[in-house]
Amino acid sequence: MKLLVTGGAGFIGSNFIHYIMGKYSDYEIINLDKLTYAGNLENLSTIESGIGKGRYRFIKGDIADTRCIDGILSTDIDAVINFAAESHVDRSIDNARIFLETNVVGTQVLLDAALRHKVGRFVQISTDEVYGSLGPAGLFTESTPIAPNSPYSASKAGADMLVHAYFETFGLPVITTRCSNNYGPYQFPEKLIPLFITNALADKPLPLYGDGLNIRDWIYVEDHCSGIDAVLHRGRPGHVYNIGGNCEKTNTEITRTILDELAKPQTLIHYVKDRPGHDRRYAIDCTRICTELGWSQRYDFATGMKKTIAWYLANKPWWQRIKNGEYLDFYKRWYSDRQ
Ligand code: NAD
Ligand code: TDX
Repeated sequence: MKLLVTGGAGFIGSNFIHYIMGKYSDYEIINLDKLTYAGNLENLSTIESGIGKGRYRFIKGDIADTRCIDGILSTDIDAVINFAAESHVDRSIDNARIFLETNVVGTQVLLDAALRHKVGRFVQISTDEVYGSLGPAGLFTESTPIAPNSPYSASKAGADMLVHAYFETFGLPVITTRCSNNYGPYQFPEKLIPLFITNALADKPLPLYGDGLNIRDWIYVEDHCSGIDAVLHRGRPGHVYNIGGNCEKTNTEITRTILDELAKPQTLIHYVKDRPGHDRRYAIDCTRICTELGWSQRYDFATGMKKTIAWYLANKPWWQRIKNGEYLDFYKRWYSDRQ
């Protein structure tokens, strides 16, 4: 099988490439990535010269660039898996424009090209955030109405609707996954878990938004990858599959786990002004992917967190370079407004 993976130099995309290359020795992957601040080819350094030699290729490009996409899809691609996105909610609050350009227009360009080249499968990597926010009870199912609250989730919801429209209107064999919060190796240290691990290691404050009691449903990234693998091979075109970790935690619980694992004091917790429009609770019902496709998660939270913390401890140069680079400008501006 020959796959086009977009956004493969980011967190989940690079984990997915490692996963697929390790599992299927005859699969070929083209990784198309624009290399924004979040894209990092270091995540794939062992692929190009190792397990992926001769069957992995990186192309720098934009999913919104029709000529570039047409060129790639004319090489007999069996399936497209679209990870490419602007992915950070806080950045979408700071400036929403690029979120629409990549997440909505980029997806539309990919869909049109997939149609022209008769691609056999188009997997759209979406998010549970398109469902909006839950109260204290209940779970998101695939039939929960879409009700996004941030510019990021609105752009992902827009893409989801386009993907559905291409199935209904043109019969393009699309499938959408909606996963909960991922954590694991190679996650950019602007997201909660890697930001707090790396700040704690440097004895810097951990900026907890609001009362710290917002809830997310956490999943180890490799489990998300195995879910996408199941959907890619066995999912029903035109359908949505929720993927979740059955692991609801408040942000305070996550923070305490990190501090305890690293033997750092609770005094590093620093309560800051809340994120505007901050969704209170996400929780996923993933019965469909479990019963229909036989998927189940492999890592519980304690195991996943230990592996994640061990990875950040073993890969300090990876995140120290990022934290000392251009990302610092956004970090300083965003957090100086939240004191
Ligand atoms: P990320 O920000 O780490 O990676 C995104 C990648 O996309 C980067 O490599 C970036 O360079 C690339 N990219 C951005 N714009 C592009 C463009 N126009 N053309 C080509 N490449 C471009 O994000 P992530 O956390 O790995 O998320 C991947 C996907 O999974 C996203 O679609 C996101 O919405 C979705 N998702 C993420 C989570 C999570 O917890 N991180 C949960 C559910 C769904
Ligand atoms: O400094 C922080 N302090 C804090 O309290 C940061 C960065 C986050 N938070 C809170 C906000 C959220 O309640 O932690 C929670 C998780 O925040 P993020 O890591 O920014 O993730 P979230 O906003 O939940 O979105 C993530 O999961 C769904 C990904 O970034 C999205 O790409 C994905 O779709």
